[in-house]
Amino acid sequence: MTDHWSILGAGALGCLWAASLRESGRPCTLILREQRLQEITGHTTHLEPELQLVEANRRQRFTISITDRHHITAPIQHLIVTTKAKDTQQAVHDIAPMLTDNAIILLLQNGMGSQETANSLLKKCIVWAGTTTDGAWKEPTDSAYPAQWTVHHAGHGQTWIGALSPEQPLLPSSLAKLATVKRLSIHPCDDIEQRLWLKLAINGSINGLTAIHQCRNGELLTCPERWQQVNALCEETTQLLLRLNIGGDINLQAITREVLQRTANNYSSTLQDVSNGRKTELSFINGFLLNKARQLGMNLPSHQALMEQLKQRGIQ
Ligand code: KPL
Repeated sequence: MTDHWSILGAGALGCLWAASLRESGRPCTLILREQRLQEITGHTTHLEPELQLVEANRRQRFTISITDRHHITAPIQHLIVTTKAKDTQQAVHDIAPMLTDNAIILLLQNGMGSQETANSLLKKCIVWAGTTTDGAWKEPTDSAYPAQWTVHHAGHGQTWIGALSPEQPLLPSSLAKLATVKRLSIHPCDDIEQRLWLKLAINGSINGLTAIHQCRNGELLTCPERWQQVNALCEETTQLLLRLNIGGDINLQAITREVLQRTANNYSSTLQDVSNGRKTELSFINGFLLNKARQLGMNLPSHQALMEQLKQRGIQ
């Protein structure tokens, strides 16, 4: 039987995963916020939600089922959580009563900290976490078509998924089947925590700076002064990783340079949040690094200064 996945969080990543599942002929349901569903149902009686997936010049259209947590008709067995890190605790808390025992949950958040909190709220479930380098952005919803979402797959990346608790290492078959979703390159791994750390380390040297300089990722590389700032952040993060015995002998500067080159034309997720008036995830990125450092009695002056500068500009 085909697994029916529910996706909690209809941002760019949630829409990309929903569209990718539909493209591969799999059923899925987007779980929206109550207010969002009310706006849609209040606006039109003929409700045929549509998800458009755009890549280069190709546009595909998929019908999609939508609901909110109050209108879920059957217990959820398979859930992908794509809410922002800052919204995840509340979202998971609210959805928990609708989950079956042993439901399979995949958490896809930027940064770290939110996965651990979510895991502690989902004791009866099998919880995996993932980290992705897929690039996606969502068009603002057109008020004339409130039940239509358009997501752009801006860059194909890799997604790594792994069990959050060491006592649950076996790959559930429904997660194994996700690896056959054509558009997404999903790889199970047994070191997800290391991979989450590496992504966090990279984002910690890019995202906040792009918000300060209001620039594309590549402009951190081409401007010597900005590149120096990236290096200072990388250097401090490397010291922290060494103290935590994470990442072996990785060269964070070199990896970050490669990511900046590959995503040169992208606006980081943080700059997109700022431009759209949303709270950023930086407290789960640089904030998480600073907390870890504090626990170890270490100072990260560049990260500290970056967070203060962001605060002064009203960026949270
Ligand atoms: O993951 C990213 C993000 O924007 O959050 C990077 C790697 C910076 C790519 O844009």
